[in-house]
Amino acid sequence: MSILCAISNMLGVPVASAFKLGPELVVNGEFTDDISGWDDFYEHGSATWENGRMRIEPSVNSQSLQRQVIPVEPGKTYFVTGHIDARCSEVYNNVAGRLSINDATDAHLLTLDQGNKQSGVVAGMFTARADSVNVDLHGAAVAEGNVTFFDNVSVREIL
Ligand SMILES: [Ca+2]
Repeated sequence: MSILCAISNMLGVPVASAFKLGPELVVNGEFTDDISGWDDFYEHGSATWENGRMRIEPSVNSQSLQRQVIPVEPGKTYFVTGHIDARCSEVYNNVAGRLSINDATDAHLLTLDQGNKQSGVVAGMFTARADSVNVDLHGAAVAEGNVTFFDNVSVREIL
């Protein structure tokens, strides 16, 4: 079953002739063996590999952001999905776990949040305005041991 079919079933609305997706644009969004391909943007805390996922443990009272820049085409629309498992004591700056897409000027194109102590898939779409975007994975912490896990981070053009 395609992702779009799954979403269609979940929402209870038909997606007429489910649209097709282009190739995967995220490098190592499945974290099979490591977290290579991602850069620690703020260096607030740590990001490590754990059992096929990225584990983000921010410093207390801060947010950690792991970033990958991917090529896109202005005017084209992209489908974004990922799995977020947010295990914070409470949200920090309204963030528990977040997958966001931003362009080079840091304008927000898409923000997908997972609620605090919630685990599951997030999905959405954005239309590119430049030839690259930042794929940003955020974790937040208000106490020691507040962690957020990411897996299956994906960005694909909607054809
Ligand atoms: Ca994985």
